[in-house]
Amino acid sequence: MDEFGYDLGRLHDWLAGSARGFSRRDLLKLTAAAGVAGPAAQASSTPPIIKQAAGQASAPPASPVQAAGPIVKPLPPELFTVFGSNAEMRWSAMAGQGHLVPVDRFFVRNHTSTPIIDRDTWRLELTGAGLRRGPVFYSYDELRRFPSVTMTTAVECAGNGRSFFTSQQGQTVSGTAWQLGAIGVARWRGVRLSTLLHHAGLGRNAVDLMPSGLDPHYVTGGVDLGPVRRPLPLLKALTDVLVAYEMNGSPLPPDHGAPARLIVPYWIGISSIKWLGRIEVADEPLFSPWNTQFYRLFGPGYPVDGRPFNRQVIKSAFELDRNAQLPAGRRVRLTGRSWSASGAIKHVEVSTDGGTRWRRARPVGAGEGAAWQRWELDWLPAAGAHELLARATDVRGNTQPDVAAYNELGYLFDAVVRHPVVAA
Ligand SMILES: Nc1nc2c(c(=O)[nH]1)N[C@H]1C(S)=C(S)[C@@H](COP(=O)(O)O)O[C@H]1N2
Ligand SMILES: [Mo]
Repeated sequence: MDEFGYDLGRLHDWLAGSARGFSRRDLLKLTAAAGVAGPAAQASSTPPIIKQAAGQASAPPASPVQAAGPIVKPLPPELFTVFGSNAEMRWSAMAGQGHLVPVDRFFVRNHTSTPIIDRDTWRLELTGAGLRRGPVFYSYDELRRFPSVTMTTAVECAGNGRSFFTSQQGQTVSGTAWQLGAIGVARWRGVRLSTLLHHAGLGRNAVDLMPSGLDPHYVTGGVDLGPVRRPLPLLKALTDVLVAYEMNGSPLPPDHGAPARLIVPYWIGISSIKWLGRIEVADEPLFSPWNTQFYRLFGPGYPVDGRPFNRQVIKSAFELDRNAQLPAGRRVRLTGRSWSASGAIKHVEVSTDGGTRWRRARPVGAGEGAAWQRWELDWLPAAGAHELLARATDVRGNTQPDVAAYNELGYLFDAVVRHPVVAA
């Protein structure tokens, strides 16, 4: 079955109320308790009855310690814009960098806060009716003894670019007001999830996986939604998913999921569960708030219960701050990056006059793996204010539209972003 067939099938399961983990009834209770109609609404102080996936209640083998703040690494203002427990990369921080985003500027998206996990006592638990035996526990050393693979791929938040729904399209959306810095590309090393699943005794009856994190439970509006977790279809799990323990050649840093996280190429960032503690392998469809209440497309033109989605879209960014100052009357080299979750970037067009005239940007280096394509273009700016635009097209013919399709939670912004600069 393909991805679309999967999403459609699960939507039917969900509507039929046959879901385990987090049912439509749970969601309705939750929104009713909050005294609001929409599924996107923030929850109330009345705890809803949420039936957890099997074994959810069993304590994780390691007990994480909390650091002082929600994010452990330094967040200097020249590299990051901070939104509470989240920090986005400033695109000017990528100028002059190579293909990868160094850890010191890689964006962080935490629902709560980074846990400090002792990797010597940490265990990854695989359990559930979709395994022939179990539960099976893997230590950090055992994980490292499996054959390893390395892949260069992006992690990008589903809401990357969200603020442009408002600033560029005049629409109201809820969620973190990211510009375009909620993406990073790194070299991840780890064990294929398929290797682990087969080792643990994957049953022929397995259907869905539920990976969950060891970070504190996500509590919103006084309602405890449990550990951050999101169902992963077996098909994807067996295709290209990694249980990663290294990032850019070093052990995974605490903020990015140490000691191990999932890396799910091309899919929205929430799929790539950090601080992985447990993977339930179920013989039936699974749901969690992260594929029902959040990370669905809600709004006009979408089903009342929202449209499920997993795959990222196509975007471009200049390696410049918004309203950057450039020297007037001198040749400048504009640089940027474009990426698509549906295939390599074929070409990028750039406009320096607000979208009237377009020129092809020169590719820089090869687009590598499931990542982005760097590009550059020389420009002689006259004194004054200018608007830069970049529009990418991938090998499948997907191109960035002028307007992104609206959805209430502001996901999948793919439109061309207007980037103001001033030459003086
Ligand atoms: N356990 C856990 N995993 C998580 C999250 C989280 O809050 N807890 N955030 C998710 C989201 S929404 C994104 S976009 C990515 C961000 O990964 P990063 O912080 O390494 O950039 O992690 C995902 N994995
Ligand atoms: Mo995200």
